[in-house]
Amino acid sequence: MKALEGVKILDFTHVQSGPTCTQLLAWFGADVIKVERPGVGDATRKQLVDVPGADSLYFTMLNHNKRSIELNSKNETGKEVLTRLIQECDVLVENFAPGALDRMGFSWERIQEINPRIIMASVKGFGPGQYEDCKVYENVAQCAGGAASTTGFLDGPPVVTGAQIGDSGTGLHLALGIVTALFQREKTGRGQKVLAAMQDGVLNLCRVKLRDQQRLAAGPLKEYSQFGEGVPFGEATPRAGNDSGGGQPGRILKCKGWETDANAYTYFITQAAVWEAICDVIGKPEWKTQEGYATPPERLDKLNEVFDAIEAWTMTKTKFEVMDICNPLNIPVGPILSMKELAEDDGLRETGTIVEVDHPERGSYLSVGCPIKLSDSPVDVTRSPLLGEHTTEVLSEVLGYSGEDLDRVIGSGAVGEVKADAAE
Ligand code: CAO
Repeated sequence: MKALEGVKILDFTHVQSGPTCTQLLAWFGADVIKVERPGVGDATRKQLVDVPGADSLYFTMLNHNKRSIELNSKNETGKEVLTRLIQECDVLVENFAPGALDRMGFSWERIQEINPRIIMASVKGFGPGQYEDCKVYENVAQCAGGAASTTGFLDGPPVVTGAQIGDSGTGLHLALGIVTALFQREKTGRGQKVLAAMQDGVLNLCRVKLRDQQRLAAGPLKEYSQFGEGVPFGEATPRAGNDSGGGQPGRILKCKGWETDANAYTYFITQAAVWEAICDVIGKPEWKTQEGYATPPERLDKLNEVFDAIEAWTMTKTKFEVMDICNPLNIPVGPILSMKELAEDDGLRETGTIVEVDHPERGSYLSVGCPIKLSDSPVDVTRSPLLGEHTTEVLSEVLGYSGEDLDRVIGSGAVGEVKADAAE
């Protein structure tokens, strides 16, 4: 048995933010029925195509374990089928541009009329207010949520991060909102509206930067490298390069081979508790007791000197040797791993964090499996559906259409061209 077995999700999501949410729910056992525009489908099916004619990795990696039904929600029969789906499902998840569902004729009020127990969960770019009508993509959210202004180096422009905190991050927030609403429904019997705005999600992940914004009022942020460099602080939380962001100073440092390998680096944290071990490892035993170096506050204005000395040592070792030497001493370090190294990591494959999936159009590909492991609800990652692969199955098995009624719906054109053998 899976944790969310029996929960039916009407998945009206597209691109990345919504699909990451419903993919998680599918991995936890929910029956996720993805509704797609006939003949077109989720736009990502045909974005960044690497195998001509096949669904892109962009799509396949975000839509595992789902069923796909083609449905034109803007014509009469399509609306009839959508209404039936709303009646049958526990949750409707969507990340359309603001107002799109209302324009289809499915406002929250109408949806509640159809099924008072349903949970309607939405990703939008912004919450209610000035920007609520804006369309938003990943990097816009990173910029509007405070990530870009606090990422990068002091002397450079704002930088966006490769981690999709706006899309996948908000998908995660939404998934938590959905299971929480399902839990509350157990007691109240009522559905509710769940909103995760991308700006809010990014800001939540940038919480420590808002912490620092307020600390500025009490003086310079002494753990930031710019403090030791004598660069004055301005009015807003500055970009901090690779500074650690916490109370234990850290940096990215070069390792052996950095001249030719773009990822021959390590993250190194000068945790106070292991300062003496660090001094011994890098060949600076005198720093253990020397005035100006022995305690964390004394070192804050010398971070460049300290990290230069540590780097002189890390440059004599590979990033993995640094780890092998430091880990037994409890010195927190981490190699900068490339995507190639992660893809080839046997340990990640053993835990199911990296999975190899077979697909009829594209053969085998790698994906990121479920990052959350439940001991009593194991995850089996299955391939993403072809467009409309389960249209007939959903119409008959989930919605109970049969005989002439089924023929009428199929003949109406509302559900695309039904492929009888699509699932084979
Ligand atoms: N049948 C008929 N029409 C359908 C349909 C279906 N099955 N599925 C979608 N449509 C229609 C929508 O109703 C909408 O029509 P209207 O413009 O007439 O209302 C139209 O398709 C386009 O939908 P959209 O505006 O959501 O899509 P877009 O490509 O123009 O915008 C995006 C994409 C992501 C910018 C926008 O959806 C958005 O801002 N979403 C909220 C924030 C979000 O999730 N952003 C992250 C996206 S990437 O991870």
